[in-house]
Amino acid sequence: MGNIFSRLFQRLFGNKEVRVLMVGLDNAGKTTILYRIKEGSMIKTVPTIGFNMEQIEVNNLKMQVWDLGGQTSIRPYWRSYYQKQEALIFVVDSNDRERFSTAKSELLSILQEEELKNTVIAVFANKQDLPEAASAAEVSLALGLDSIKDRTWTIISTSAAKGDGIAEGFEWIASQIKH
Ligand SMILES: Nc1nc2c(ncn2[C@@H]2O[C@H](COP(=O)(O)OP(=O)(O)O)[C@@H](O)[C@H]2O)c(=O)[nH]1
Ligand SMILES: [Mg+2]
Repeated sequence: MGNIFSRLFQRLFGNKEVRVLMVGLDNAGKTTILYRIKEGSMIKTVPTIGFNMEQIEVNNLKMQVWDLGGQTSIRPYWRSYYQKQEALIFVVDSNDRERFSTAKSELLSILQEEELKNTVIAVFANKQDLPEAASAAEVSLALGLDSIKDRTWTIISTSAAKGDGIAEGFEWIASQIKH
């Protein structure tokens, strides 16, 4: 059975590798998420200068995951990575309420990018292991996700520190891209 499905899958997608862009403010946990999904473990990160890219496979779908540096000074350069992205992960530090509004405006400006208008969006409400973290519902409200009407989006509670929710998030993306 597995073979039938993987052959069918091959026919549908070939060796296509989809591109997933992961963005969010600095310190949200993007690099930790990338290495969590790649290696299954927590690694010590340093603030990303430029970008990290890893190739992963989720439910037979090959993905190229781009983790772009999030410091304000380099955010304008995100734009050069926008082409041919099929999914967007927007990572939020759920413990950093002071910057929810900054995260919201960043997300809004990304949503307006022409090259990204066909992407599905998974918001990762990260750092859920921290006791004071805002819930996914609170993050959703603070970011105004309900006003996104023209895109397929979801919000997922994650803890890159514990590994919770990360696989589910990538599986959601894989299932959306396959459809
Ligand atoms: N408690 C907790 N800390 C996290 C989590 N994810 C990332 N961190 C920490 O947050 C800091 C920033 O993470 P990093 O992945 O470098 O963020 P980036 O700037 O978005 O790439 C690091 O000290 C991580 O160890 C999480 O889910 N829970
Ligand atoms: Mg980083």
